[in-house]
Amino acid sequence: MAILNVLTFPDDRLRTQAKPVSQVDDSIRTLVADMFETMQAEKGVGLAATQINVHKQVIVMDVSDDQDTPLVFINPKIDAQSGTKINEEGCLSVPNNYAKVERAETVTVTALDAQGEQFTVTAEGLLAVCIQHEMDHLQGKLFVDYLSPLKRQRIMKKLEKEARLAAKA
Ligand code: K1U
Ligand code: ZN
Repeated sequence: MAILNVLTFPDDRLRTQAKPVSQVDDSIRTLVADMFETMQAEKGVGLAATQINVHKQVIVMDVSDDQDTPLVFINPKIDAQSGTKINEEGCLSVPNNYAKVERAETVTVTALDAQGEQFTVTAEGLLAVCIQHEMDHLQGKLFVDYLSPLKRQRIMKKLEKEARLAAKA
């Protein structure tokens, strides 16, 4: 297993559209294992393959309190959604920045698991937020895209400055 580098906004590679997985094989299961290790190392509750510069429709997630309920979504599709809710969001690709984003309150998603078996889940709460946030990543979209241009620009300048300082150190 390996901890992989997480791309940081405004890296253009985060804007890449992920392609569907044609076969869930051992290479995908290795990717999934590496993504879980990376997500846990970075103290996140979700991770999309886009964030580690792999442009395949693969998401890992664990929103449980004890981090003992891993979920894998391959080629996810939203079948239904209802309601709206505003939640505070964070992102490993936008470190230390949080903002309120409006999303559907409940979503029903169909995807493949790590064995290639199809499943459908209806989610609400943090799971619903996280599914929508990670599915946005697969489309090259970030939560900052829901903010005003001014707020997005401020976050971008701050992260660019932090990256410059880190490169000098
Ligand atoms: O970078 C990511 O896509 C992971 C992201 C998932 C997410 C969590 C909550 C709302 C939206 C998206 C994170 O893991 S952010 C950091 C985090 O651990 C967290 C943030 C808010 C609530 C719970 C956990
Ligand atoms: Zn994110």
